[in-house]
Amino acid sequence: MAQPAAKPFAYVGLGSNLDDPAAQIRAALDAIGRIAGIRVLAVSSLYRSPPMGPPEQPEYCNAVCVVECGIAPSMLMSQLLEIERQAGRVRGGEHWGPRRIDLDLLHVEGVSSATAGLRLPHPGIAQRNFVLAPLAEIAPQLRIPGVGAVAELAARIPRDDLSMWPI
Ligand code: PH2
Ligand code: MG
Ligand code: MG
Repeated sequence: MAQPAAKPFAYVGLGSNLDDPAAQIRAALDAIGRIAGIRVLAVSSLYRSPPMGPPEQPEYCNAVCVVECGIAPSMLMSQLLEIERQAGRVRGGEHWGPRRIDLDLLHVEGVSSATAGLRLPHPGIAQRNFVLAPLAEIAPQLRIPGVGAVAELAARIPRDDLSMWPI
């Protein structure tokens, strides 16, 4: 009998710096788990870091999760945007300004995309310790084409401004 097609793993970055950031992250993780065709396989610890971008905003809480993805990447992306919207994210503020929740599709195994609405792999991965540290925690063996080996990138990036989110 034919095997069902393997579902690729997809990696999602979560960030928040408004309205109880850790609670926003946890609520978004719950919502991701309710997307039809998605199964959450692992979730990183929660990390705290100063804002990248305008400095006059609260510090961020960040995490990464890996999901088994049985839907098209564009569909996953639109579901993530819908979760942001339902969480009350207000768009149109300043670039890299404060946000209640930000869900970034970082990488989908076997997929590259360069459309306006979806760039894969996400172009910021290699420069952001708040992405690499949680990603390396749950996917140390991952190699992202065009970006590199996650464990190596994570080992090399400075992380003096990164800490665990206080419990
Ligand atoms: N996200 C941004 C802008 N700045 N800074 C930190 N520390 N963490 C983020 O997730 C973040 C940011 C835009 O998405
Ligand atoms: Mg982002
Ligand atoms: Mg985003």
